[in-house]
Amino acid sequence: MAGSKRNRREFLKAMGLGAASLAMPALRAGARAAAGEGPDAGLPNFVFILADDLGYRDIGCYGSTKNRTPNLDRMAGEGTRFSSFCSSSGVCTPSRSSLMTGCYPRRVSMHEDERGEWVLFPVSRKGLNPSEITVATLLKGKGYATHAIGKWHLGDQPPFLPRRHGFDGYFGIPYSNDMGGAPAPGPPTLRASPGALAPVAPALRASGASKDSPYPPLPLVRDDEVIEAPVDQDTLTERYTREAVRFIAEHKDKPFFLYVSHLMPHTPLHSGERFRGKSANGKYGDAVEELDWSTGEILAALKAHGCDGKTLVIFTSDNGGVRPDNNGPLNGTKGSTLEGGHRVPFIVRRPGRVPAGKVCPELATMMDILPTFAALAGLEPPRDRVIDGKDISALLEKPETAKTPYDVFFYYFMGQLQAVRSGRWKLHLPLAKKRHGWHLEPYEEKGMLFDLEADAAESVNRIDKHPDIVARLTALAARAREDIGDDGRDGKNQRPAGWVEAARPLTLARG
Ligand SMILES: [Ca+2]
Repeated sequence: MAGSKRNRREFLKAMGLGAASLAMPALRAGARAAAGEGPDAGLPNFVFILADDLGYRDIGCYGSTKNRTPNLDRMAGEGTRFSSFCSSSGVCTPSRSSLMTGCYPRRVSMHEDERGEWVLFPVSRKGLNPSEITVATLLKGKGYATHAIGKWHLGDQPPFLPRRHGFDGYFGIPYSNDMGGAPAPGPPTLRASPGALAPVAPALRASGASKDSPYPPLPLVRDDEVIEAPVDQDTLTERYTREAVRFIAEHKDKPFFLYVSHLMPHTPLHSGERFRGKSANGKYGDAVEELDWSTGEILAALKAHGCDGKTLVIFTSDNGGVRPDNNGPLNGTKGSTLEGGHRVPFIVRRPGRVPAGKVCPELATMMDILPTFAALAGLEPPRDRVIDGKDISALLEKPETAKTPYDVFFYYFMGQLQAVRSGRWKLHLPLAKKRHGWHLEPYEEKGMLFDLEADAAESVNRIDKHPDIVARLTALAARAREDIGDDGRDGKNQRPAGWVEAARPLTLARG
């Protein structure tokens, strides 16, 4: 926690110097657009659809035999799907920080909350630093219309909301759908530890939080204002979809970036009336099938408005599924640094640019979205800071022959570096004490080495057979420890999160 205090001091100092100066590359791009260089008519649109906790085998084309997903299966048939796409974390907040910044969560100090919990909770003093340059900020600077729908989870205080991070508009819940109203069923570790909310308890009571729930009523936000609390979750997937379709219709003639971040299938499970009780997989299947419908509606809207060939659409998930059977052949679940926690479905479609019906086996990650979208829009990623992600546009366009740009990829659980992948090999590091999510995992104190090409399930430990590979991966881990940090050690190139002195419930933000 000493690192958090130092980060906070650095953040406040940076804010004192003026956050605007830190965002100069994006401002310069915006100034160029304003000066008449304007958006190029040939620029692609981007639609990024993110499910919450959807596992590797939850979609038909990835092997689900329970959930009917004809629209996503068709999208994969008309585009390319990846079999080794990894999130940067097994849980929500860190994963989304990578999506927005192109960095490891720990690089931007979003690997845990201010009290050491694994995601942000409502009324958090911490959030994604306004000095970070997000993919939305970059594209907005190029003249793109930008809109975020759904779960945000990078801070619920005014300086951290989507409109401070490059989005023209926002419509959604700023955190998880189990963080309001009645306590949710599901894994108990998703809630804040006892006493964690004591500092804000009086404000929470004033906001309408009941004694059964430590949080304010679940807020639906339009731009920066709460418009509904508690929100009716049954209706949300449909309302998000209508919002997405409306945005496409209104912006069909200019480049746009649409981020659709669903609340499902994170617990508590909800679905609209047309889907409730209809799947062969209970409430979970109902929710997944509604996401599939939603994707079909968005693709149909793009086609109807003549945007089909000029829009890159991506469908993926922020982390692995909660139950082992969500993740199919992979071992581990949400929260884990086994593949089941990190590896997720990733489907890409752009007719004429992304080949149809292909499967890309190469490693790509959530950190690649910013550099890839930037490259496709003719932009440079920020040069004044480390960006960990890679431009994977070659993988999108030549999925069967292009090679991964990664020499190495690091798996963190919160702030702890737990595993390292290079090529086909993945080393789970020898750790005196391993931090876990809510499921205990296979663990050997002297470490485990897996050949992911032959053994994606991480079931045969080869650590005694390849000392040379273990030595190489161990040296790479040492590099990450120094650069990004590990447990109580700050990385030399770690950047501070954003902080506010006093957090208020969002429902009272303008009260
Ligand atoms: Ca999640």
